[in-house]
Amino acid sequence: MRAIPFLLALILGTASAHTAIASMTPAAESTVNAPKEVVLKFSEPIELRFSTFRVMALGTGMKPEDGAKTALALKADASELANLPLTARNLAAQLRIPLKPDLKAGKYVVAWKILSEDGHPVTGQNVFTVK
Ligand SMILES: [Cu+2]
Repeated sequence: MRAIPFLLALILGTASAHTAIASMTPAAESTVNAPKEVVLKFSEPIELRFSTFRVMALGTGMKPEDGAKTALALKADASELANLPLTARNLAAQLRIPLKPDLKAGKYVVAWKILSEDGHPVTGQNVFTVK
């Protein structure tokens, strides 16, 4: 039974090693005028060359999770994307994702697939709305 606290610590320790999005501008779930960029701050510096970021308009009734999957599967320069292709390939704790000009009103998903320090990929998404 003494192994259980140890195992718990191991599991929690592993979970905390995963890189997270510490903040996003525009804020998740916020409604804003068409932004020129999305800024993501990470819980630790990440290798941008091993990470993928996409911003895409969410179709009517489309779940953010499904939109994120679709967006991450698109080519970096796909016309469906709301972001401009990213060229940064360095180690960074923050990333500016430039957006196409004059985004139409509606919901947008920001999707990421980043490589954690422990080697595991972390995927996730946030949504913001353009008024
Ligand atoms: Cu892991």
